[in-house]
Amino acid sequence: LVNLSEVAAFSVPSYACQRRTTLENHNTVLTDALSLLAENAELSEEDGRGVAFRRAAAVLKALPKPVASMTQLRGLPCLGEHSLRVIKDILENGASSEVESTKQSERYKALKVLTGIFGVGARTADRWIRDGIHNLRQLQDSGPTLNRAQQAGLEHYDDLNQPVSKSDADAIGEVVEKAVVSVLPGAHMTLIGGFRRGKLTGHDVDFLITHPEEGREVGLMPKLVSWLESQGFLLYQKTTRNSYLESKDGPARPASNMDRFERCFSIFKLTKEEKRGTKHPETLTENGAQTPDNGGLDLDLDLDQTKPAGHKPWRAVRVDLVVSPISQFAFALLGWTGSKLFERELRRWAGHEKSMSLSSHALYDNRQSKYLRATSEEEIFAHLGLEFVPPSERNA
Ligand code: 8DG
Ligand code: MN
Ligand code: MN
Repeated sequence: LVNLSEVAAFSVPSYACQRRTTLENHNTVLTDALSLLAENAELSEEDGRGVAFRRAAAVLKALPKPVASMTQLRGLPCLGEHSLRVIKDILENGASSEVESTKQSERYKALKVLTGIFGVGARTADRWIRDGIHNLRQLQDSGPTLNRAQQAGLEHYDDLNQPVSKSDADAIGEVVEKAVVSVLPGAHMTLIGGFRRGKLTGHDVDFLITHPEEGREVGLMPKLVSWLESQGFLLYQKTTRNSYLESKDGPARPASNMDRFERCFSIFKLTKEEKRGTKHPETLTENGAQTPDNGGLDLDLDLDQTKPAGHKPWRAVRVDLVVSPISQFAFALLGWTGSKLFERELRRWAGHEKSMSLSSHALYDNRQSKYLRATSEEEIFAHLGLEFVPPSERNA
């Protein structure tokens, strides 16, 4: 006897931005496997393969229940030959030989450890590996020149590789909020990134800041950073004009407003006092609030040998700050909420299906040769001819 509900094929629209993807994932074994192959491709600078695996994983994340057989996958978008082979291997043998051998490979392990250092990308890691550097010990011994970001990244390696909790994010949010209103009354701050999508942990905390009066946000970032620095909250910061070039399939870059749009990549010093200051009862506990920060790494990176390693009354947390003029706020909010794949798919949808260019500054309609204004995310989805997807369902 055949259970029909089990063989019934799933149906899923092909762009991730047409789908609702919550954090409830019924296929974590499959999606973890495909995500690992995606990560490995990205670390090897094979971005095309990386995106293909990310898209395949995202389709499985959107399914309403666990995949039980290959026949259910018939007709699903974004599942290429390679991804199907991996899925089949797991369904039939409980594991994918390719995923297992990748995980065990010296190259993958070295790439993971080295790119785990803030400021170290795939290219740098690859160069170091070719120079025989596979771990942090070898990195310290052979001493290649590190830039300021990498020095800070190495110094706070353990902390920065620990997940950030929502209560840590809220504690930092209170500090940033206080800083924002002291340097520019009337300005306001929004939590963006993974925490806005409802994630319980993240690799960093992301904030977007604006002022309801256009132009008042100019010069805000340097003031904000000075305030935080003077209070001892920043272990590292790099503030940039937002001159970053978005992906090729993309975006409008209005010349006039560009130079006012700023961001700051920082490493925040979160102390016990800030944790206690929050209204979250779980952070009030005296015991267990602080995790020893050398867990998992048999290397003492603390350069000050007079201090006992591991216990200190604070932790380092990666924090991203973005300032946007109010006229671009909705685009910045949409563009920085993620997930990364959801963003990529939105831009691909805009370009391929609507002949529009979407960025975190603006939406340009190539057919009408004009910018489309929006003051909310809902309006942007409407311009794009998409049903609105709330942040908690953008976890593609
Ligand atoms: P996590 O930190 O919880 O691990 O996940 P996340 O919050 O989703 O990832 P993220 O790396 O912090 O990125 C948050 C969003 O910001 C994501 O949608 C991608 C977007 N983003 C960057 N860099 C840039 C950039 O340079 N420009 C724009 N417009 N967006 C960016 O990460
Ligand atoms: Mn984030
Ligand atoms: Mn971030």
